[in-house]
Amino acid sequence: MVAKDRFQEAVDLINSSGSVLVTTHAKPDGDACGCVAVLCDALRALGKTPQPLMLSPIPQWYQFLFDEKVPVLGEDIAAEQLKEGSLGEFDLTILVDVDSATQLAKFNEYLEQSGKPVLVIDHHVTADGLGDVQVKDPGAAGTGLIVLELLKYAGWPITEKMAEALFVAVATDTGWFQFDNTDHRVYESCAELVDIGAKPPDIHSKLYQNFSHERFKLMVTMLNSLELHLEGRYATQHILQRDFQLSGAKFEDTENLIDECRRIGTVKVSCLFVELKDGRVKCSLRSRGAVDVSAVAQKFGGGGHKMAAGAQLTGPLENAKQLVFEQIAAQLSESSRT
Ligand SMILES: [Mn+2]
Repeated sequence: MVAKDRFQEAVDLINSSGSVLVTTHAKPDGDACGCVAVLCDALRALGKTPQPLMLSPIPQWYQFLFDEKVPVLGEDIAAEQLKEGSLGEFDLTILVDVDSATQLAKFNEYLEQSGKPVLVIDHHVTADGLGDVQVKDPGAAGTGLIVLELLKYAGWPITEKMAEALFVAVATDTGWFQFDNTDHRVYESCAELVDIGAKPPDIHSKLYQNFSHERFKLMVTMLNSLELHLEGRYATQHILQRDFQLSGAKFEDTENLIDECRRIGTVKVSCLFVELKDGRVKCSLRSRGAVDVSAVAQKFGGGGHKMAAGAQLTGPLENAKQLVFEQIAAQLSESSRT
């Protein structure tokens, strides 16, 4: 849980600010998008001027959380322009669902020279301490839970739209209540959000029955790349640059596709390798608990949680596959001994 003092420091910082830049980690997920949307709504209701900024494009299925197009750093605005104030001058930066410089891409350039206070609201174990005020709770299943608690602590109103966005944050970071981070606090908070007006069936269909044809084609290609190793305990899949070209899908369409192979009963760990434009390979790891995938990701300069983590490796694909395989094999033999 977050200490009351931390919440008060966050409230004080927000109350003393006028214009606020709100951003999150690159490749934003549901928790990231939901929290950015909610914080901007809360700030607006307080009479502040919030400016959301994304560090890479918002996946199409989270776009309903925003009334207006959110600018993307590196696409709609260059880091240089941000530093020069083209998007505005800000009294405060809020980093939500992130406290790791490696996840901030070119935004670091802005942070290093802004000289203005930074508020971090986050639940990741990986922590660089980027904030002047750190509202951190690694025990929270999603940052959405911490944002909800902050709003309640401050007594700031939570609208139906905000409840929906917070529900998206919590539901997606718990794999729609499937991961073992789904605790009492998750259900209790979601019940509160439903009371305010969040509609889980609507949200579920907006998120999961809403594939573009291109994304579905990409998923089919990925499924066909499935390999099982280590007596079926380790599953790998991959997506190459040419698969994006052939399907017409975008990079952000890969989100959550890794979860598909969790349906195979024997699979304890899975890895989705995605070839990047520069030839490096992004690997997303998921575990059912026997293997700590954040430890695997950290070996390659990445990070995350015990059950979900990621890193970027040097290509080509076969190189990345071999390096990750060695780590997983070592961890699985370790866990079968204990
Ligand atoms: Mn999160």
